[in-house]
Amino acid sequence: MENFKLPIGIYGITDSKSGKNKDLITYCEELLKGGVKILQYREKNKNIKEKIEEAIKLRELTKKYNTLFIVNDHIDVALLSQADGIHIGQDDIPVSYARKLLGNKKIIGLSTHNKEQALKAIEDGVNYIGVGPIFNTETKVDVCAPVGFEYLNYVKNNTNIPFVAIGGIKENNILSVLENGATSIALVSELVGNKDTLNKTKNINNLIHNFLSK
Ligand code: TZP
Ligand code: MG
Repeated sequence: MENFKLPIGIYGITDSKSGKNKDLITYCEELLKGGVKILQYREKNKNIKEKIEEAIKLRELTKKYNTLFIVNDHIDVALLSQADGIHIGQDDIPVSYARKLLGNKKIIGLSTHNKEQALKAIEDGVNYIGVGPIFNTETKVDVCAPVGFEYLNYVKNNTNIPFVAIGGIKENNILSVLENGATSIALVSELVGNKDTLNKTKNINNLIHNFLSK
């Protein structure tokens, strides 16, 4: 996966806890119809059997919408569902082992929270990094303190690695994230937790593209 670029716009992530009783496939279709061009399957409270079944369904759906599909944490689930890649955190499988299992054609994304982790991620050959949490978030447990814009600016101004800004990003603060140089932005509870995921996604997608076309 040489020269990988993250799609510009919203990076969608599943979270059925934020979605409360919404059906996963229904809200994911709303995200995709709303313009999400990369979708990560991230369901922390489900068993592996359920994860495999849901990932296979989402792979089908994302194909229909010409959208990249990434699986959080699980290489086996990513391989079985023919996902485009995986997203891992600092305490998950080390990047070198992930690459051994996935080969060069799959995308590996890694969450990072500081400059040292970013530089190590680049050295290890990840395809993109997550930068955050930018703001406070209740969506992720065991999350580190917000990194604010300082770290985002560092990545923007000192590296060429594709990055996605994440953590506490909402319609009412997204402009500040764009102004600080992010072009790929992950929103979880703001979209999945909204009653009208489709229109919320469309509005925020338009907001991002309008900002970037100026
Ligand atoms: N990684 C860092 S923050 C976060 C993840 C998965 C959760 C972001 O969720 P929200 O609801 O957009 O704050
Ligand atoms: Mg993880």
